[in-house]
Amino acid sequence: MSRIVTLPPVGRLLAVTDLHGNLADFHAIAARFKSLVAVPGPPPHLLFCGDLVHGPAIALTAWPEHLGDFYVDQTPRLLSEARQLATAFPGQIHFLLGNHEHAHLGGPQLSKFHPDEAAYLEGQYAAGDFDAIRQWMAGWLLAVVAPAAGIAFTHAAPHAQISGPGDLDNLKLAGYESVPLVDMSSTGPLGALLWARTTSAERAFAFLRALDPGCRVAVFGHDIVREGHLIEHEPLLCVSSSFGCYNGDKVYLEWDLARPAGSAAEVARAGLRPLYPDARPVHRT
Ligand SMILES: [Mn+2]
Repeated sequence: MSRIVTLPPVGRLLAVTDLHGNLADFHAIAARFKSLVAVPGPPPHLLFCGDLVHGPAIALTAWPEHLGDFYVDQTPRLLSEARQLATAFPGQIHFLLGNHEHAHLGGPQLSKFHPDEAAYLEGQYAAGDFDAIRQWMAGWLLAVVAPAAGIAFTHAAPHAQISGPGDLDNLKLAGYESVPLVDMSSTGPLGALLWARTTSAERAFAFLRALDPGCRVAVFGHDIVREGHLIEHEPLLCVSSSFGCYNGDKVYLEWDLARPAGSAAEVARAGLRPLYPDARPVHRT
């Protein structure tokens, strides 16, 4: 099966990263998407860049500063509403697989807020009810390409070494249960795209070229950038829309799919928007 979606050369694209069960942040981006649906013209697209699942279970009184604004993990409801949105707007809502979804599909066990994040989430469902969710996630993507814009999206940094887009198809998701987390980004294309926090310019450009010769910018999440985004170097644009950030620092990408992007710097300058325009930035400048 193919794990790449190629977006059309027209319409508006919204992209958000790492919601980790934050339902309010999901509602904020879904509302923006629905406001674009109401505008005449080519249909808009909404891309979730992975890690929709697994949030903190920490009381307000014990909430640490490094997690940004307090929220209560509502992963089951978020997944349910995200699926409804995808059903209501077929072909317009896209989901990249994150390392946290992978934990339900044969990826290594994660213990961010619970000893076993996947077991904790699945335990919130009645027996057998998570099967449909798992089956849905098993079809999520590893890369999304916007060819006219020249932008490629992945969950983590574009560290994978591939010779062409076909290298991302038919990858086996299972079998990583006992791989140490520190080794995941070097286990091949799947591990790299789900786990790498960064990569060299040379390797990133090689990945983009292999995916689509016209791609010049790589957008991804996975890591927390408290300021909302980071360009370590071209072509890397790491975006933080939700997890680990204060509301006023959270940003999403809004881009006209017909507009060619020359660089990560240009995409950041012209495409990043505050998720909460009325909230005061803490770290974002
Ligand atoms: Mn991640």
